[in-house]
Amino acid sequence: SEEKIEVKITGMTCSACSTSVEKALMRLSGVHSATVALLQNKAEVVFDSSLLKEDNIKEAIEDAGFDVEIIA
Ligand code: 9UX
Repeated sequence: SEEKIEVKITGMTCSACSTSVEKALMRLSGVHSATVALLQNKAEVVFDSSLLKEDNIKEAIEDAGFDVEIIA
C-alpha cells in the first residue's frame, strides 16, 4: 500500500543537489513521487510499502551524498 514520509536532508546547497536526490529516489522501483524542497531542506516521498521500506529511502539519499533523517 502507499505510504508517505517526510525527511529532513542536510547538505544540499544548490538546485543540482536537489535534482540528484529526486533522481536517486525516482530510480527506486516502488517510489511513486519524490518532491525535494531545497530551501526547506526537506523531501516528501510517496512509495509502495510492499516494495520498499523507509530505510531504503534513507539509504538512497545517503548514497547520493546527503545526511537524512525521517521526520514524519
Ligand atoms: Mo554542485 Mo550542489 O557540486 O552541492 S550539486 S553544489
